[in-house]
Amino acid sequence: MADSTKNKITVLMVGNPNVGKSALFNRMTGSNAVVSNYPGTTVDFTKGTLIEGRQEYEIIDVPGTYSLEPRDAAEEVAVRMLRDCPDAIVMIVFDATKIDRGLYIALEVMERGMPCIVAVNMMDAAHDKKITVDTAGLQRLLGVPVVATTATSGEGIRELAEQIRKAQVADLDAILKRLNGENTAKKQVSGCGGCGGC
Ligand SMILES: Nc1nc2c(ncn2[C@@H]2O[C@H](COP(=O)(O)OP(=O)(O)OP(=O)(O)O)[C@@H](O)[C@H]2O)c(=O)[nH]1
Ligand SMILES: [Mg+2]
Repeated sequence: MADSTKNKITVLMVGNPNVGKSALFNRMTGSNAVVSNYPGTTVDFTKGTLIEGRQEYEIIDVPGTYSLEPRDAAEEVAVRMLRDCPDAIVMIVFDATKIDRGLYIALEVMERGMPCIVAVNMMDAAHDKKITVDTAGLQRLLGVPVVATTATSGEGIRELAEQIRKAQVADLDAILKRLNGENTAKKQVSGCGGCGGC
């Protein structure tokens, strides 16, 4: 299998505590996960492998953090992981019932210029609370792929894995302009969601 796959790409799963990062991680990596201490700390992290198409990804379940201004050892490790893996793709995980908190950390991550993809998890909980999440609108706003998931049922996991290869470096200026109502859309082909991934 290794001979037929391309070089491994690291994917850092980043997000607030309790948004379902580990549940998504388990769905994507199955049973090959390895737990270790982050070097020089007592903080555990888990990594595992996902093979999607012919691409092998090393998925890292980063400790949950509310922001990239760390307030404890686990948050410090999350920030160090981003710094130590500058070539990684970042999968930012949102709780669909707390989009504002997800956006906060997403913009902090995007500021670092790393390619990103967003998983809006807990869609079942949002549905139960009658919260509608416009994932297509979020994708147009952020300019990176946005995938709706429910880690507990497995919904959206296939698409999430497929979309990793379309991760994009976000254009923060364009995001701010779109938030201010300016039209920054690139010319799109029919059926394109406008994430810029193609
Ligand atoms: N209803 C629902 N519950 C979920 C979903 N994903 C995860 N959970 C539950 O949410 C809780 C937290 O999930 P975790 O995967 O541990 O969250 P985490 O982001 O890894 O949390 P930290 O490691 O503390 O940052 C668990 O009880 C999960 O079973 C989902 O899509 N829907
Ligand atoms: Mg976790």
